[in-house]
Amino acid sequence: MQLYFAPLACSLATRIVFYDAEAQADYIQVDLKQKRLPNGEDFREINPLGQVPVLRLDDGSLLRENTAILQYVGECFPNAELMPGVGAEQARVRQWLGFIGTELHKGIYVPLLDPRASDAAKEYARSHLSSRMDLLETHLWENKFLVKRFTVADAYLVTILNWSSACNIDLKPWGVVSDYFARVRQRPSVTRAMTEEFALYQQERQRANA
Ligand SMILES: N[C@@H](CCC(=O)N[C@@H](CS)C(=O)NCC(=O)O)C(=O)O
Repeated sequence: MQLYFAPLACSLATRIVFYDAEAQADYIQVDLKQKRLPNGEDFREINPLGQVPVLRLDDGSLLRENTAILQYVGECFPNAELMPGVGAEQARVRQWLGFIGTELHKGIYVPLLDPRASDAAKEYARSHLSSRMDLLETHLWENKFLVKRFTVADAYLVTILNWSSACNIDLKPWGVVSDYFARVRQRPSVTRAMTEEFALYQQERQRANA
């Protein structure tokens, strides 16, 4: 499989899942500003929205949307137990993926990160922060991970929480969420993925400033 990614973007979650499953994949870095691939091709031919992640499956077809990709990759490697196969536990992973994708990623973090979002849009996004973080705080107070064990949903959550300082979200009022973030970052797959993508992110910034 090939993952189209941008350093430290939401595609990081899928890299974490590949590493956690100890699965081989190819990683193709996308220049999100120029919408270009390393070979100069227009990334919009891969995804008309110009967004990562996109996964190229082994049959050559493409899969878009982070939550679909995470579930697919999790299901490809059942021994890693990153995506429960059936029942309520599977539904709960989907519940958390939906929550992270809509309530956190798009609902709060994107408007706060995007310089094109107006002050009113940022204020509206920030007005939802406490209720969403309170929900996580209460849940993680009783649970080490979002469900019983580390899953694709935790890979997505740690990816989004990692943007907090970049958009001035102070996690300190949510001590349990902060501890969760610190703990999950220590997981070898997460540390490795974040360290590698941080280096790529810095290189990208240096190129942009050159
Ligand atoms: N609905 C998409 C959204 C993905 C998304 O927002 N990707 C961001 C990076 S985290 C992106 O590619 N942004 C560039 C752009 O929107 O032009 C998904 O969940 O996969």
